[in-house]
Amino acid sequence: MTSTPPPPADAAATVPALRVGMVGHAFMGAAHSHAWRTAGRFFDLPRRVEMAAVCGRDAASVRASAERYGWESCETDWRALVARPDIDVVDICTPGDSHAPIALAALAAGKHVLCEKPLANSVAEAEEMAGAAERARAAGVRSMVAFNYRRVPAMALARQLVADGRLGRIHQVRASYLQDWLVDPEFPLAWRLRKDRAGSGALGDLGAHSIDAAQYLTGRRIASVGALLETFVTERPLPASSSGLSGTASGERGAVTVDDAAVFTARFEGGAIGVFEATRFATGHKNAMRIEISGSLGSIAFDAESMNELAFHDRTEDAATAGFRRLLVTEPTHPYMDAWWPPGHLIGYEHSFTHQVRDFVTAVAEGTDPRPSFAEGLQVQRVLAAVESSAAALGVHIPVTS
Ligand code: SOE
Repeated sequence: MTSTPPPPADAAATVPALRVGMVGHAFMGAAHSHAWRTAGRFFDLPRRVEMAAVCGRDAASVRASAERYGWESCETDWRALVARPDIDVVDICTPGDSHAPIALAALAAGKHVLCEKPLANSVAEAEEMAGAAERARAAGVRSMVAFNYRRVPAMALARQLVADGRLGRIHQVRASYLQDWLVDPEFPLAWRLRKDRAGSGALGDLGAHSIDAAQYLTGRRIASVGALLETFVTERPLPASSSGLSGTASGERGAVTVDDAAVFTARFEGGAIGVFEATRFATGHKNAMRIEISGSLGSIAFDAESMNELAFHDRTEDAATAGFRRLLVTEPTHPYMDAWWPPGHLIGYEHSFTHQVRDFVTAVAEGTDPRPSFAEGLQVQRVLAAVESSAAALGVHIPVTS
């Protein structure tokens, strides 16, 4: 006699939960919400993500975000969210001026922390955060900075090519991050234009991504910089409202206290040199996060506006046919891509956040250190500070003789 086998156990129910609380629910909050919701549906995560609570100061709008993005509950004070015993992870998606207090409180409460970039508004804050993260680590508490471009498959493939020696000795890095959403002088003075809220302008918002990408891809730290910062529009209307990269103007005006554009050169440990540009005034460019690396054996080039592609030149090939080849990074053998669509079916910006959640949750579950760590975030902060110091000491700019 054959007996009917018992129904399979509900696999999802046997996976332990990881309960997340997110602070901030504008542009980055939306991107992170999507990632928390999606990661476990496409990747086999070792923890079942539960979107426990979202926090924002305005009760009505945070409730609307909770409903829209699927958070179980909401809070209007981040301290209340951090104090909740049912929350394991605090995800920080707020402007830079609140990263340090939220992260420090969360780490002290034994919560794992995912923090948006740049890590802080100053080196002093970042040092405190990195110190707290290191102490918490001893108790099994994990922390990570959200430099999401590391998780674009083409970028992760570029890292593999460099690490495998396919570029040989790295000589030069060219990194630019070009946007144009501030070119209208009547665009309101949103928080990203205020030093007290954002720390710096295009430099910290965009340049931080380029610095992290350059160091991640080359495996080398930036050792020194020489820089120029510029603010083209020094006064703007105060915002009547603003969210993400949009806003409406009020009748009053205020001073812009950050850079609109930053350019700098860099020396890397190990001898490579680099040139960097970060701007929100590159008319026609919406989100062109580009990086090119030239080595003795070849080069790679990436542009976030074509993020499924990586250009690769292998100098060891026959010179007659060698040249930049466009790799379509959609094969199941490419980083992260086995979870998605058949080859050639493209993925987008939001997937980098989903991959970020996948890596963070995996590290938390396995008790390993997710990267980039707060220590790496601190190092980026030190580069940002060095750029500002160099720009302030403009004596290094030599007038051209006539
Ligand atoms: C605004 O310039 C912004 O949203 C950055 O803050 C993000 O880090 C970047 O990914 C896109 O642009």
